[in-house]
Amino acid sequence: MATEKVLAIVLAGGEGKRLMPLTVDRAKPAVPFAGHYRLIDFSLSNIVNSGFLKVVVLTQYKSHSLDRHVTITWRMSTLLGNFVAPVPAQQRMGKHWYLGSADAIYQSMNIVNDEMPDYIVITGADNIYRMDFDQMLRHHIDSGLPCTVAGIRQPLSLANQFGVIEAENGKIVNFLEKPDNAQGLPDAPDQVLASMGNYIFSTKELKEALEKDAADPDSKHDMGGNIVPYFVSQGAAGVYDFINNEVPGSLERDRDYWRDVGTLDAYYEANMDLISINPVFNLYNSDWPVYTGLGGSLPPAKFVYGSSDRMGIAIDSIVSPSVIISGGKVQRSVLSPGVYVHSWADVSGSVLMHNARIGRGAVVHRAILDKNCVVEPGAQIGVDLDHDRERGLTVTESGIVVAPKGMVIKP
Ligand code: ADQ
Repeated sequence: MATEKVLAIVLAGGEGKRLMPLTVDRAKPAVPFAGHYRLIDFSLSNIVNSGFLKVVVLTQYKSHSLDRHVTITWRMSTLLGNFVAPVPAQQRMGKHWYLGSADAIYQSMNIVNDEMPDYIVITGADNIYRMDFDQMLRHHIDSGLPCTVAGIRQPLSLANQFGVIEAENGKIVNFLEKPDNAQGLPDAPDQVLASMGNYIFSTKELKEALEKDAADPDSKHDMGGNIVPYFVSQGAAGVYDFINNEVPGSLERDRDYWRDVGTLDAYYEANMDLISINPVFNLYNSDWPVYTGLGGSLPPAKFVYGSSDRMGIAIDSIVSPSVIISGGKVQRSVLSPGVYVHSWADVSGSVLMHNARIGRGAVVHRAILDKNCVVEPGAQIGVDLDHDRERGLTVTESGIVVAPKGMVIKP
């Protein structure tokens, strides 16, 4: 456990356009994931499990459900001065919302000044992984550099979604934010070293950099686009290779699991990763738990013979509390609390969020249904993609159909 004073800042104000329609009226970090979690639970669990218990979550865009989730679920005893506090954009530095992720931190400088941490850990809120930030902090301190960026190898083909790191002996010599023409690594030409969007800074140097950035009219005030490149230009940024991070209880196969779930297809695939027979991301690692705010108030999941003598079953699936599968069949799917699957319904390869209702004889195939969706008896979704498109549903590149909150799918 760290003895240094550390403040963790979770950037949770991004708009999440590429996750539409799941982000129509909620911030991306509040999107449900893996049944009863929300995306932000993964970053916050990592931070808290790392022993860092002073955490602020910077929110702005459609933040109501995110604020509620953080406030209720992550409420912590303040006895020891610990907190996980959502901080909405406050217009402290002028009449504008956060101009970018760096501006979000700059505008929250009052919290840094109050806490006076030695180090600031900054993470995004929309990645699925396990990581011990204390190991990264040790590396940061040993390096003697004021800025450390966590890096992981990713396919070259995805380079334009990431900050791409070029390092020599642990020092970053070049950092390109979402480049179109990245070069592969010398020892792996089809891979790049990507920034995970996780940073550790020494406080004084970060404050100075943010002040300079705020005064720069040409800056986009973005952590990856401006602040990290600034430290790199000063020869003051190091890389922390995620491959060296070892979390208690992790297995060989899930050790280097990290997913950016910025697109609907990536979000879907990360859900499917959880239900493979040997999950590459192991939710059941109790040495490094992922916390969420379910509470003990929900009734258990229930599987019943349906009204027409049909077994209610789920296989290769994650089934949350208070789900009822009554005479329907569920395969390779992730079900959030309150989902109800009726007799003769057939659900496969799908993600069903809270309280989705699947009517008698309905078919749901390779679909994501947001909260409170109703698939009426006999209706189908994900079977005829042209028809799904015609009725206004989103169909992703890989053919996943997405229904927004509360949609009623008719036969
Ligand atoms: P992106 O994820 O594309 O790339 P961004 O959209 O800035 O970058 O989101 C990063 C985090 O900051 C997210 O959690 C988001 O919610 C939050 N955020 C964005 N704008 C914000 C604002 N104005 N106020 C508060 N929070 C905000 C980043 C890095 C890349 C890196 C990838 C890894 O810029 O270098 O490779 O993350 O996923």
